[in-house]
Amino acid sequence: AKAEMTFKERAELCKNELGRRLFGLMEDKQSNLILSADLTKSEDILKLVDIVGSKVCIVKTHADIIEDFTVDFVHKLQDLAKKHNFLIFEDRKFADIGNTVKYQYNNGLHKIIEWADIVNAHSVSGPGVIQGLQKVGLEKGRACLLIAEMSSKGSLAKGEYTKATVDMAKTYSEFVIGFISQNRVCDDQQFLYMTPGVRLEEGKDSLGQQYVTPSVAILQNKTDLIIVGRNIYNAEDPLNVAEEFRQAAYNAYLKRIS
Ligand code: 5IU
Repeated sequence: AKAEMTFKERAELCKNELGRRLFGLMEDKQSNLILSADLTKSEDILKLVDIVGSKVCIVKTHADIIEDFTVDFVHKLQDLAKKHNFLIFEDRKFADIGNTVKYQYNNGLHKIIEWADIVNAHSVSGPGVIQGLQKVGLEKGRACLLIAEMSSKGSLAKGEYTKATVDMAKTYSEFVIGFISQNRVCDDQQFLYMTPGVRLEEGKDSLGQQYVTPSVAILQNKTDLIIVGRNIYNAEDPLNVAEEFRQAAYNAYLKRIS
């Protein structure tokens, strides 16, 4: 079989500048690992991110679970992003009409547009959600991911829904740089495929989350990046575990392109 394209080669196909930067960063840093920093106190997040920042290409946040969210926190997170060279992804999962998501992105307490390099959106409301987000995001050099599949049991994002989501991404590929998905939902190399629900052993949690291993995600299901939360931030030694995930995920990628 023909060897697959490398991240750097695929960067050339990407129509979004930030997306091209991410492809390059992944190869330079040899990391296709995303930390999901789902802690509720800003100090704990900053501590964690400073520890594992050198191992990841993206730090993913949920701004609305942080009890003491402030502009100061954002500035400190941005300082860490510079120090360790990673991008910031706010996992906001926008899902309203275009006009409303525009405000949710640009306004409110969190002013996500000001600090999140990447956001994501559900496709359930149709292309208007992307139109609304890109109206404020494009001129700031931001990028968006569409949720094509979810990791949770019983997810309705499958089949025709997933296919229609892929079509939406293709239409708006100046702003949409890829997907949150469990599989390589299309063979278009310009896009990035990011997979949550990953830990070192397969299994599930008590609330519907389903886990695959890094190699199942990247070798078997052919996605590009893994998103890991609890398995890293609940570890006794987050740095070591993050390094274990980084190696597992990047080696799986290297195997795929060789
Ligand atoms: N997340 C999922 N599954 C999905 C989507 C997002 O788990 O399909 I879209 C988020 C939820 C959480 C992180 O912030 O990814 C996974 O965390 P754990 O590794 O702790 O399960």
